[in-house]
Amino acid sequence: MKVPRCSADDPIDDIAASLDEAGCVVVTDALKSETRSDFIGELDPYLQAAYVDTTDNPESFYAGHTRRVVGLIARSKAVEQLVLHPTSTGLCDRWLGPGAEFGYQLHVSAAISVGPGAREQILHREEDSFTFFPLPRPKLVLASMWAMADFRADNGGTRLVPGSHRWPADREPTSSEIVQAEMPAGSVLFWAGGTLHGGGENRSEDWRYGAILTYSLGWLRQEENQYLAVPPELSETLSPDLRKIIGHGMYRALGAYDPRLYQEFAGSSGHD
Ligand SMILES: O=C(O)CCC(=O)C(=O)O
Repeated sequence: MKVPRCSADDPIDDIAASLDEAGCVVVTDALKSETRSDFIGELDPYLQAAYVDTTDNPESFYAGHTRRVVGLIARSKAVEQLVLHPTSTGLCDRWLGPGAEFGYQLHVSAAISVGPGAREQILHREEDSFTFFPLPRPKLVLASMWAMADFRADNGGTRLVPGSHRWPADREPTSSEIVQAEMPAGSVLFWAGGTLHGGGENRSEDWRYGAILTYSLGWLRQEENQYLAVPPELSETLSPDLRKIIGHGMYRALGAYDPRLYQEFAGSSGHD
C-alpha cells in the first residue's frame, strides 16, 4: 500500500477517509512559503546550537547526525499557523473529537533536521507510551510532519507501514510493507498514532528538515509537558485558541486551577 496523496484544497472528509484507510496521508500545498520562511528563520539559531551526535548508538531511539529542537510554541510565533492549520484541526476533529470541547491537545512539538549519514530510526508507534491499551489501540494520537524542505527517499523521508494502525501486537512488517513519504516542501504528512513509522536513512548531502506536531486526546498526559515548556508569562501572550490547544482548556472536570495563585505569588521567591 502506498501513502495516499491529497491537496489542502480537497474536502477534509476525503483527506480523513484516506487517513482512516491507510493510517497515513500526505497533504500537498498546505503551507504558505512566507510562513515556512518565518518558521525556518525563527528556529535557525536553536537548530545551529543543537547538539549533534556524530558517533551514533544503533540502539538509541534517535539516530545520530540529527538536530532536534523541542518547545516550538515558546521558540516560534509562526508555528501557530501549523498547530492550528485548518487541515490539522479538521483531521483532529474527526480523529480525536471536536476541538470546541477540547477533545484534543498538542502532544509533541519538535523541529527535526536529519543530516547526511543519519541511519534509519527504529520503527515505532506514537501511542507506545499508552501501554494500558492492547494493540490495536483506540484512537489516542494523531501525528503530523511539516516539510520545511523536500522529503525524498534518499534524504530520510519518513518511513511508514500503511495499514499497521489496525495490526495486532504480534504482526511485524515485511520490508515490502515499509514505504517512504516523499513530499515537496510546504506539504504535511499525517499519520495515525497506531501507524508504525520512523525517520529514514539520509544517503544524500542535504539535511531533511521537518517539524513534527502531534495531538492527543484531551484527557491524556502530554508527551511534551507544555505547562513547563511554555512559561506562564509567555502563555498569557498567546492567542486564546493556541492557549487552549496547549492544554489550558479544561476537559470536562480535568485541568482546573485557581488563576489568583499567580497574583498571590507574583514577585515571591517561594514559601519563605
Ligand atoms: O523524523 C521522522 O521522519 C519521524 C520522527 C519520529 O517519528 C519521532 O521522532 O518520533
